Amino acid sequence: MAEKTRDLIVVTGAGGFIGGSLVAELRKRGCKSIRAVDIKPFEQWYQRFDDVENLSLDLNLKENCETAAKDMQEIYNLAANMGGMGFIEHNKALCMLSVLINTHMLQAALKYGVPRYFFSSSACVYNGDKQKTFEPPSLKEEDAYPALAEDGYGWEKLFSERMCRHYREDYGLTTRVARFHNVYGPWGTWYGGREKAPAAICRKVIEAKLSGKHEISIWGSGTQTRSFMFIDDCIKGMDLIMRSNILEPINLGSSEAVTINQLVDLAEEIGGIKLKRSYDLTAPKGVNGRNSDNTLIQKYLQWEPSTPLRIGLERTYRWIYDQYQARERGEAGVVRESAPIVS
Ligand code: NAD
Ligand code: GDC
Repeated sequence: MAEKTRDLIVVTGAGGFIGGSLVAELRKRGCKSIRAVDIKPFEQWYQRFDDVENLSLDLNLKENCETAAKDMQEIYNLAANMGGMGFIEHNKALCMLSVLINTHMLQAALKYGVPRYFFSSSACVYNGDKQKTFEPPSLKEEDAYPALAEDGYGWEKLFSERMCRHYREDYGLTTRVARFHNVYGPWGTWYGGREKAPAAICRKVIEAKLSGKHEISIWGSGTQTRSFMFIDDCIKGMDLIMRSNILEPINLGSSEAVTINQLVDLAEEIGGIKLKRSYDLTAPKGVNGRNSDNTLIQKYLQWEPSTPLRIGLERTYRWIYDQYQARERGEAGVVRESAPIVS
């Protein structure tokens, strides 16, 4: 993160994966006034720290967004109803309802004169016709138009990106928008139906290893391609983009594309096991191929997410392994409370 210490920062979605990781990083950097907000009851937050202001609020409601935004200097809006393909394919209305969160947060930011606003968009805004090939298409920012976003979730993100732009152009609110490409790492959702491929595959390999049933079920043909961004790169990229003069929505993703079969290869290698694969062609698959074109972020920031998948996946696998075993022992597992600051 940039060296300057900032104060009065709101993180929405702080009970989730990326929001919780951002709060952890801001604390580590000495930020004194962090307001962490999430709809979940506190005991379900993935990471929670007693030395920040924690609020359990439904940000679909305008008055709660005002409570969240009041007297603050920066808002990172990471709250959304989201998940991997298994979730977004079956919950389109719920995903689109996240439009209330961003709209009300923008209104609240304006009302209380919050100078800076970050919105977490997604690679799901890109035109589906450009992602039909398994040979991974590197998506440039302009490929969001003409618009044919991922049904439900992607359209909400595209609309909310535009709301950010209009609030900037019409009302002078400084808004920054990053299009995250599939983020993974410790503290991410790894079971329950919202997990994305990296965590799901690690969990399935661990399950197979511990149960002795050496089989794995993979959604789709396994030839789908994706790039996966490690959480540390995501946190650093958000900070750089928030502090930059980049006006248009920009890719924040790794450009190391792999097939899902290669992702399974890596998880097996880390787990030291080989599994018999079966392919569920009826499961949610999403687009055939997707990669992040990082020309623009390189041009603006001379930086791009670069943690090799092998390295990030190993850290994720080991973390899920520990969580898995804690859960098997009947321990709460996933929640981290008031962890000491490690610098
Ligand atoms: P997450 O599900 O772990 O966290 C999102 C959090 O938002 C959850 O804790 C949830 O309880 C909270 N939330 C949902 N509705 C709310 C409401 N009405 N009021 C308050 N809080 C609410 O997901 P994440 O991976 O941390 O994603 C963070 C942001 O990044 C989201 O906007 C997501 O769409 C975006 N994004 C994530 C990825 C990824 O791969 N993780 C990719 C693209 C975009
Ligand atoms: O869920 P996801 O990571 O989302 O799936 C990637 C690919 O992995 C899909 O083709 C899916 O079918 C395949 N896959 C194989 N096995 C499994 O066990 C599994 N579980 C899961 N989940 N997938 C499996 C995501 C969105 C996010 C976010 C990012 C942005 O789409 O779901 O909400 O916005 O994109 O990049 P993915 O990459 O399709």
